[in-house]
Amino acid sequence: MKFTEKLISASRANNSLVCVGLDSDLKKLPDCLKNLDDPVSEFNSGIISSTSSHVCAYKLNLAFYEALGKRGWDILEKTLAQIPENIITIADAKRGDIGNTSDLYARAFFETFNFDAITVNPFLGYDSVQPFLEYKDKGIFILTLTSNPGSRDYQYLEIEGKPLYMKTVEKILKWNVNENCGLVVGATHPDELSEIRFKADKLPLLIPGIGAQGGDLEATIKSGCNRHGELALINLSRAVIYASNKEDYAEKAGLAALDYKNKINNIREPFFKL
Ligand code: NUP
Repeated sequence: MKFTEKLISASRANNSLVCVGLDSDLKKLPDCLKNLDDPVSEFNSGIISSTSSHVCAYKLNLAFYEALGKRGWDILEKTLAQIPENIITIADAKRGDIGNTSDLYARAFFETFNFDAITVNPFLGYDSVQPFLEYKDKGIFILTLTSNPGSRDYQYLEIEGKPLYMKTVEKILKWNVNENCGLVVGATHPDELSEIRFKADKLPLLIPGIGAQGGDLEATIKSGCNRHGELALINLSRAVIYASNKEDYAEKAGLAALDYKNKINNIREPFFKL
């Protein structure tokens, strides 16, 4: 099944555009988990069981697992095994290297860990992205305009009369021969988000920046969805997983995910006439 079809089916099954980011930081876990052998897996398991009927995807940022050393890789595997089959899994790994190395990154995340999608950094150009593109049924989300303040350092620079982020969109549209590309665009840039969506009208957008980073939800939904009110993955990490730091952390995360799902649907249903 093509990645986009799997994404649409996951999103329709739970009527949700919410992607929960499992950015589980050992230092921020509730005290009640701290004496367990494997607190991060326990935490993730609680979050997944309370949120899985309100989301279409989970995004696991590799930094949070790599920081734990070899245990981190086991936790990653254990966590993936708990995610229901129909829900999309994204490795937020931001990889990209010379071709033969990217080949191994693609193998690691798509074959060894069997993620449905990955985030890729396009700075090294086509040959660094190409090995990922070979996996026709996986999703390749390419950094286009990031949510952080430093996005202004390079991503707006004008090249041949266009900002670099629009040049990136044009490249991605050319690279999309297997129809498996997506774009990462921060919710902190709503005007640019709508310009990007207009140009890449059929591609899925992974949109971080809502919640802790202060992006505007209404503007993000209206400019980030396609014309059917779909194909936008609204990532929420801290705003959902740390909704409570007490024993009710899982329950509160479930309520936060449900609340975002409803808020998003209340914006998109009338606007896109769903
Ligand atoms: O442009 C980006 N901004 C961003 O925040 C691209 C990303 N991949 N992210 C990631 O999304 C970031 O690394 C983190 O994993 C998540 C946002 O987390 P939060 O702000 O919702 O807690």
